[in-house]
Amino acid sequence: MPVSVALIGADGSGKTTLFNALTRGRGADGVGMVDVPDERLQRLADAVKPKKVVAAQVRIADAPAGSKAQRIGAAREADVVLKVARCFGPEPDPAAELATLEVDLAITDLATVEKRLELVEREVRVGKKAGTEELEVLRRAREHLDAGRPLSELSLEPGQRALLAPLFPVSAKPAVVVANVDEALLPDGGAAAATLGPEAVVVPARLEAELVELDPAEAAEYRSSYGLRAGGLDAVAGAVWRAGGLITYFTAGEPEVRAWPCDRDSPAPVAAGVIHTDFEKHFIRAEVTSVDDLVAAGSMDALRAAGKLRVEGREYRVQDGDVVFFRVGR
Ligand SMILES: Nc1nc2c(ncn2[C@@H]2O[C@H](COP(=O)(O)OP(=O)(O)O)[C@@H](O)[C@H]2O)c(=O)[nH]1
Ligand SMILES: [Mg+2]
Repeated sequence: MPVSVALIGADGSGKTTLFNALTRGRGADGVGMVDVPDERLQRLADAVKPKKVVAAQVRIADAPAGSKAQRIGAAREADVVLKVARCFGPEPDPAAELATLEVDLAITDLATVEKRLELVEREVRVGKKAGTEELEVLRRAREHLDAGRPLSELSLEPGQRALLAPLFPVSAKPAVVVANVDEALLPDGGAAAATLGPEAVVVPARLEAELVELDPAEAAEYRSSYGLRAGGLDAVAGAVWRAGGLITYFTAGEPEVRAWPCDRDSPAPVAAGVIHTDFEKHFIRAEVTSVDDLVAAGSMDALRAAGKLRVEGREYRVQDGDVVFFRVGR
């Protein structure tokens, strides 16, 4: 299951340019799959020497051409939205741009919530539904959205939030703000980008789109000449993982060394279910180590033989950087 990310933002903020940079120009029809760079995966692969190395994947969707409603609608399926703000060109005002976007997202969700509210109110009236909690949540959501605020800022219990989930509210989604800056303003991005605060990821999209044409060593040299340490994708992927509440764990066998994205604090059987739904059902236990210990030992088998794999049960929460072997029944 790749993590899905949708680009969203004002016209001309550089979404398509960023899309091309992130997908290395290999996207088709506005969708591209990209491998998430992770130095731990490479270290594991160097130690284990598997037949195959598989990175975690992100599915990136560019904002489609079309109306504002269509562009926003397309983001409703995503796990995380990337809000791209223009910090280049004439009179950039990315903070205002994002504020407008927030209101547009709220308006989109308001329409959905109002429609649902009407339906539920009618069903409660004719006695088809108790629905008092859903009604209360919908009314609170309406009030909040009506004030132009995103649902991500409405404080709800997990159970209440689940009542809104079937509506796919776009303003409730985890979001990453990308400050698309001119390369002349690197590395910090300049005054416009600074108005977005320290959480914004500074990416020179046009430069990055050009750098993906070069071989990696050359691109790295260019990057360092601009004072940039990592590629745009590294920074964006890191921010998507943080915003989306994701961790990465690894499996490391002879046939395949692989990175798996997983919700933070997932119990071991749920984490196993990322590999295969049957793994969740038939989970027996997890054998766990760290990247460093595995790299030192060379294989899971060597660690197992030395009694150095931790054995964890159903309650264990898989951690970022764990290397796991799941024992499953049938
Ligand atoms: N100077 C500069 N121009 C950019 C940058 N990113 C995009 N552009 C330009 O801005 C225009 C709009 O970009 P585009 O990606 O099509 O925006 P979209 O409407 O959000 O998809 C194009 O002419 C790009 O070349 C950037 O980082 N710096
Ligand atoms: Mg575009």
